[in-house]
Amino acid sequence: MKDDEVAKLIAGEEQRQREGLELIPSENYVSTDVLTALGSVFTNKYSEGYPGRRYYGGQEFTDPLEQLAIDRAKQLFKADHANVQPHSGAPANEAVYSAWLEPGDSVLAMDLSHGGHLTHGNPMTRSAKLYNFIPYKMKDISTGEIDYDHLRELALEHKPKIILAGFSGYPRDLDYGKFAEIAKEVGDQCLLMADMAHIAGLIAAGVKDNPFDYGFHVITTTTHKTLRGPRGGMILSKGTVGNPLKAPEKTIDNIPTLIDRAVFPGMQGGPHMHVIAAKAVAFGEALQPEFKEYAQQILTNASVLADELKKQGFDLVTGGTSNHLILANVQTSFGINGKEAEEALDKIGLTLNKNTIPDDPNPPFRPSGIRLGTPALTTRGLKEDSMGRIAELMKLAIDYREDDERLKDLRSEVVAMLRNFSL
Ligand code: DSN
Repeated sequence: MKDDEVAKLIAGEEQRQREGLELIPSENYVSTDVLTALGSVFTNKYSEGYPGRRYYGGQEFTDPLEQLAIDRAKQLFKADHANVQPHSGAPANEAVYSAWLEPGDSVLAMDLSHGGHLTHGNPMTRSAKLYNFIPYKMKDISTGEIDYDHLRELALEHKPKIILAGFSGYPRDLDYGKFAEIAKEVGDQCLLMADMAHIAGLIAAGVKDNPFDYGFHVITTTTHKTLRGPRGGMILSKGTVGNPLKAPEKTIDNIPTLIDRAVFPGMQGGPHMHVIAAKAVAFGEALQPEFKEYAQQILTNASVLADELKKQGFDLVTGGTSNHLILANVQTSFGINGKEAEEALDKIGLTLNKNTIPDDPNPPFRPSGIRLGTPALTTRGLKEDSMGRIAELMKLAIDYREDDERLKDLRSEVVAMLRNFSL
């Protein structure tokens, strides 16, 4: 690369990733094939429209490429339709809202501090200004059980047009059957939407339930978390796939076409064809039998790490994990906030993020918790026998957060440990 300044930063990031243990549950390491597709000449191409219906010439390779990504995504998730153009998870969610809702319509979604996502109704977002989001919560944060009785009461009172199941900070499984029962009581205009960004890879591998098996109509996801693809989004749906050039009647059965029209031209212009190329590669990888083993190992690692953290005195929200992510209340465990813990762990090369805990009394920049997970370290090849030492290292970094010498020794240990798990 001729640009030394950028080359230096890339080299720095490569070293940071190599010498640090990635514990952010929404990050992962992609394959060299995914990187090759991302850096391909498809980045030069404009392809507004959909395969066979484009607004620019020269689509003889983009059309089969996008179709390949669509076909693989449908196969992975048992969907009738896949729109692989959303640039990320937030626009994917926005596109579904705009496909189905009118301004002022109600949506039932998980409260942000109980594990939901900003795009599920945080007042700062554009969609929360347009639509009426009503939050539901856990009944008991010591087990993580959702308050389905209250959810039902809210649903019958507000008659939401969408019931949204999904999360970015919830360590337990959702009962999709209960969501489906409640939506049925609301009526046939209630769309069941799942935001599966965090666990898409686990669903694709068959180690977690697929919301479509419970009657959900739409699944949104990012492609870069457990699915181990490029940064991007995707919308999967059930229903009749029509011509996106013609406005269909607004019925749940027409949701695939309504979504296509909401993504383009509703929200986005030219799709990022290099990213779609990389999505196709990642979906192809996720269809291989090894991917199931990978997904199963993510779960095993997370469950063992949760147990080991408890032994070290970490107070875990919901008492543990059933998926890839763990939420710990470091305020009640060690009397420090999540920012202090994040900074101490960063110093020894363990990267995770501060996170609010349910109904957190602390503000988001100094929340009570930290959030971590096992997708990236599992890609790196770490197995359950390494989880005990990782939990000990986390506790030591917190204990010795003021002692630079001790932190330096711990940092060296992390670098040495990771030499056995090359990237
Ligand atoms: N920022 C993502 C996460 O870390 O979970 C969600 O959008």
